[in-house]
This record gives sequence, C-alpha cells and structure tokens, in this order.
Amino acid sequence: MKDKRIKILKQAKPSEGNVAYWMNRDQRVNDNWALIHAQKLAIERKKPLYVFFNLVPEFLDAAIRQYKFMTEGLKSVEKDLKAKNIPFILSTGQPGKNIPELVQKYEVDYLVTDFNPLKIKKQWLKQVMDRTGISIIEVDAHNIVPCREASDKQETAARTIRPKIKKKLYDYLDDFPEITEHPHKPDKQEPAIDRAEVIKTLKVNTRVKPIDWLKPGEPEALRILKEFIEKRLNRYPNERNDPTKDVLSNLSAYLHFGQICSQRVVKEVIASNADEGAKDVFIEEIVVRKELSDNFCFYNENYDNTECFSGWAKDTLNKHKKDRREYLYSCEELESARTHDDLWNASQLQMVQIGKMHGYMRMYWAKKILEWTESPEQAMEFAIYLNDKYEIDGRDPNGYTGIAWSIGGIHDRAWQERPIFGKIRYMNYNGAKSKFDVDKYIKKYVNLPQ
Ligand code: FAD
Ligand code: FO1
Repeated sequence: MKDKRIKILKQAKPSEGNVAYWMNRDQRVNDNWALIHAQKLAIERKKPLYVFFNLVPEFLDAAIRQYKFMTEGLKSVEKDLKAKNIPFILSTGQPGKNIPELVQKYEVDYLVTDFNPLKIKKQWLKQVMDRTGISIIEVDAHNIVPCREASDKQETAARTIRPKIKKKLYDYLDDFPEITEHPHKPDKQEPAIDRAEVIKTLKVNTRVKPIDWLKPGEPEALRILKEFIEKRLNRYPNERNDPTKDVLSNLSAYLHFGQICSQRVVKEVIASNADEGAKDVFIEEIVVRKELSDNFCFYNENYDNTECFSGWAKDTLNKHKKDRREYLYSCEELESARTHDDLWNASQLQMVQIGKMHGYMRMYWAKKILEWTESPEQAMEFAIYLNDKYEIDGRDPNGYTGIAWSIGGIHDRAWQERPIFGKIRYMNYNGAKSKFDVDKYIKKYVNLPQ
C-alpha cells in the first residue's frame, strides 16, 4: 500500500476507539484505497469497522437525476458491506453536524475519508476536524498517482503534468487487496435504512428526470468497461471527437460517483489486447486530463469563477469585454435551447434529455456561451449552472476544469486574437462541420419530443 496515498490530517493521542471510513467521493467497496486502509487499521487494532455516508439535502445544482443514480449505487455498497460485517451507516443533513455525532455514537477514534479537491469537501472536513478530537486520515482513492504526489502546485498544462504523472504511473498500478469479512463484530446492530424517509430529506429539483439508459452501481460500471474495451476502444483515437459515433467509454458518471476507479479502468485497458495506440490515447484522457483537473481544483479554489484565469487570459478577455455581441441570450433561453444555432441547441438538448453531452460538443457548447453572454463572468456562471444541473457526471473537477479551459483558456495557450474571445481558442460551426456530420447529430436531438 503506497503510503503516498495517505495523508494524516489530524493526529490525536492513541486510544482504544473504533475505526470508521467516511465515504464521500469513492462510493464503492472494491478497489477503494480508503476503505482498504480503514479495514487495515481496524484489524490491526482488533476493532469493528463502520462506513459512514452522509446524504446532504442539496449538493451544488444536482437534481433528482443525479441523486437517484448515486443512491441506487449506494444500495449495492450497503449490501456488499453488510455481507462483510461492515455496517453502512447513512445519515441525512449536514456532515459538519452528523459525522461528529456518528463518531461519538460509535466510539470512533480513527476516521478515514477519501480525497476530494472540491472546496465544499474542504469545508466539510474543517467542520468535522473542529468538532472532534480524533485522528483523521485522508486517502486518495480517486487518482492513480495521488494528487499531492503528482505535483505540489497548480500545473500550467497537460504537457507540464504529463511527465510527472507518467514517471510514477506504474508505481501506482498495483493490485488492490480484497476487503475481507471483518473479524471484529460491530458493537451495535443498526436498524435497516428507511429509504422512503431518506428521499424525503432531499431538497432537489425533481423536473430534471432520472436517466434510464445508464444503470448505476459497481457491477454495471465493470460491465460497461469490458464492453468499451471489446467494442469501442480501438475506434476511440479516430472517432472520439465525432458526436455521431458511439465510441466513448461512457464511464464518467461511474467515475464521478466513485462507483469505479480509474486505476481499475487503466489496469484492464493495459491488460487488454486492444491496439497499443488506442490504449495510449485513452490513457491520456483518463489519466493525464483527469488528474490535471484534480490538480487544478485542488490548488486553485477559484476553479468556479474567472479569478482562476491566467494573467494573459484576463487581459485579453477584458480588452474585448465591450466588443459588440451579435447574439445575447439569457440563462433561460440557453437552458431551453432557444438560440439561432441548431448545432448548439442539439448539444443542449442532448444534455437535458440524456444527461450526458458528448465530450467534443462540450467544448463548442461552453465557448458559444462565452460568445453569446454579456461577460466571461456571466458565461462561467451560466455554463457551470447548466452543466451541474443536467450532466449526470457534473459537479466534478473535470467539469469545472473543462469550463475554465473553454471560457478562460486554462491549460491552453493564446491563439489568433479576435472579437469577444481575444486570444482564447475559438470554435465555430464550420469547424464542427469539417469534423463530423452535424445534420445527423442535430436530427438526433432536435426532433425528439421536448
Ligand atoms: P471518455 O472520452 O470515454 O473519457 C473517459 C474518462 O476520461 C472520462 O470519464 C473522464 O474521467 C476522463 N476525461 C475524458 N476527457 C476529459 C477531459 N477533457 N478532461 C478531464 N477528464 C477527461 N467531465 C466530467 O466528468 N464531468 C463534467 O461535468 C464535465 N464537464 C465538461 C465541460 C466542458 C465544457 C468540457 C470541455 C469537458 C467536460 N468534461 C467533464 C470532460 C469530458 O468531456 C468528459 O469527462 C467526457 O466527455 C465524459 O464522457 P466519457 O467518460 O464517455 O468520456
Ligand atoms: N457526496 C456526499 O458525501 N453526500 C451526498 O449527499 C452527495 C450528493 C451528491 C449529489 C450529486 C453529485 O454529483 C455529487 C454528490 N456528492 C455527495 C459528492 C460526490 O460524491 C463527490 O464527492 C463530488 O462530486 C466530487 O467529485
């Protein structure tokens, strides 16, 4: 077990208490370094092991769509843990209050939690640390090369973090120990979770309907991974930027909710007999791009606003702030896909209807929001709001980074200067037309019943 995945956040004096894993980002039993470490600690101390999960009534702009996917996935987590003598304790409300209460109730002295670069988790962690006097340990169960280990600062671009990650990647592709049946019985028997009651605690938008084309949970994530490797991976290099082709992995929702980890995905991809070139192209995305996003959000708390843009980007966007906008749309007009651009409308409708916009279209979608709103500040606000409300994989470091890349040139370089965009990379309809059959894509979404 690489100790570099482990960060002692608070060291209390050793004592006779139990061990708990506060599950947040990595919502799975298998291949979960945080759970593996928590069980190791509990076995060493001959103590019961508990898993806490706190369900917040709202999370950024998540709707019932995302909560349904997540809570369905947690059902199989609870079942698998129960079979291993590890109680899964679900609390509802604010973690700053609930986790310290659970620590008290279950006499926990060691609290393990998984790494999460978003500022909301940093706030939660601070509240828990201020209200408990116990040891708190953070384990990076999401990145292959732990975020802090890959780099100790915000990286400029993929090309600067790539060598740092590649150098260590194979050190961190080790095998995952199994979670065994826990030998120390829990002190208390837990009443079954009343899920009807749990759902009532949510204060989320119920109009953004759950999706049915992706089944949540670890087993389904593994099935989709195997199918991707067998049927789509070899076509990925040439067709991944064509939204009319179905070659993407479709793993982002599972990765976002931690129902599968990228280390498992990469190990299976490397072990497969897919083309080596295809493996490299896919690994660039799921390792370099994905871990660059955690690096960006972890080291730059302004990942969700224009303050995070580099100096050159701020200057160029300010210089063009007063440029005439040929089109201006409100958030509602964008949300209901009522713009003059049928390609953009189709991408918005894809996101609203199926909860997952194609990766290539996300760049075009966000860049047009910069072009058709009053300011980069407003563009960031609208893009993040819509992305977090409708994308099944939203509210994720990849999303904040993807939007900051599109609107503020994060991890990108300066390009030919032009109105509104300044030197921020521009994308347009003709560019898309040269890459794929835009009419075919548009027909797929624009004619569907709203
Ligand atoms: P695949 O191409 O199969 O990729 C597999 C995995 O690699 C992805 O799940 C993701 O973890 C990682 N990956 C791929 N492309 C990128 C990338 N550009 N940056 C970081 N990681 C990447 N991704 C999200 O997970 N949530 C979001 O909310 C999100 N919003 C985005 C918004 C914009 C404006 C842009 C430009 C990109 C956004 N992305 C987001 C990144 C990327 O588009 C998605 O991760 C990808 O389309 C998810 O589908 P997939 O898993 O089938 O992709
Ligand atoms: N994490 C939690 O610990 N409790 C929640 O109730 C919760 C809700 C939630 C809803 C939508 C969503 O996209 C994420 C949610 N998360 C929740 C956080 C998630 O598990 C990740 O930690 C973050 O999104 C960072 O990737």
